[in-house]
Amino acid sequence: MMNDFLLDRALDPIAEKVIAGERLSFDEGVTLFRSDDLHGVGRLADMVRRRKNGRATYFNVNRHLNPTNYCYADCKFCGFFVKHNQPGGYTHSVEECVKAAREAWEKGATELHIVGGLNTRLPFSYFTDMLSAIKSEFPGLHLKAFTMVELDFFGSFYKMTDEEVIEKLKSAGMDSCPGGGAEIFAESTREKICTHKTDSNRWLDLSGKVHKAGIKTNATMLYGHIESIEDRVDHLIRLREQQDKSGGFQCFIPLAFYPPGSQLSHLPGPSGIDSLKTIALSRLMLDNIDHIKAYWVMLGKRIAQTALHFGANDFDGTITGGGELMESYLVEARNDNEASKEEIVNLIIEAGFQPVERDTLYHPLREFAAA
Ligand code: V47
Repeated sequence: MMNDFLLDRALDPIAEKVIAGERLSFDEGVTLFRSDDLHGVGRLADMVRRRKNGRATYFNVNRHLNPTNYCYADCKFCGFFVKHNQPGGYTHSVEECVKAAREAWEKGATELHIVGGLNTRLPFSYFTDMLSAIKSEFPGLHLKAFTMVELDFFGSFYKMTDEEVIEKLKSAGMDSCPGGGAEIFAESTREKICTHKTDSNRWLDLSGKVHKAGIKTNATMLYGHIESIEDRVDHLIRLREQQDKSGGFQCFIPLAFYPPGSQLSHLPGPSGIDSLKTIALSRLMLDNIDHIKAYWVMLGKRIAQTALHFGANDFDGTITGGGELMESYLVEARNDNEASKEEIVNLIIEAGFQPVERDTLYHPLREFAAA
């Protein structure tokens, strides 16, 4: 038997399907999640990972820019946003954003990841001016900018159609879109953790429109808060269905919930075991998305390394940036706020994989010697 490595015999028929390259159902996803055969689930995901990407593990040199932290939405998991009547808010000038881009470019970044709060006191021209100012000075810097939640907000707040929003941002310099704002699609759970936010069908539908305009996007799932296993499998299946329709998702990023500083700070957050299983399930369910990211910023570097054996084939980037960064705020709490290119390369080699520096669209830029 090819699947003799399984301890949980309930996984046998699922393993046969994975080996045959067949699509898994909702119930099979739940069975995998509920299994305590971590090695068995991980081994299956690793098989798919190696089939799709061999030993290659991608990363890029990037920087995050969060132009403003004022936000109209009220997401209980978020420790970043500020209301206009509260202290601690900021909005960077366009010049400050260009300065951040310059610092990134000088450090060898190929991508600027731009995402911020839904700020009701900025004109739409702030965003297009920012993109075009950065693009005119650094045409080679890929601008991965604005989640579906921001695009949705731009359309409703500035009274434009989706197509107009996409076209205006694209001509100003938006090259692709990051995967944030997906959180958890299951409506009954989503409404408990996000207020005033793009609903799930809209998030998916808008992704399809962005893909139609020739722009690639990513997708995320925030896990380890109040969602159920069924919610997670539902999320993966709805994403898979959208990818069947529009095909523009490059990468899926499971985001491990980090409670401190949020309104859900009483929750423990996911365990390392849960994170490894979630990475593996993502790889197994999303047969039509090429890349699964082990986002070390949320996972921590050690679990991220291990995740490379559980289906992940991307390590995200170096994520250099200023102190205001949404994500660096999260890692600062772990004394782990930046990784050099050498460190990422070494973490990947140490895990037994082949580091490949990529651009945002997954073109390989440089391969490093394997271990
Ligand atoms: O949508 C917010 C999440 C996302 C917390 O596309 C939290 O390459 C954990 O989407 N604990 C934004 N997560 C980040 C994001 C992302 C990150 C890296 C790469 C890419 C990509 C996209 O961060 C939000 C939300 O789901 N988030 N608060 C928290 N306390």
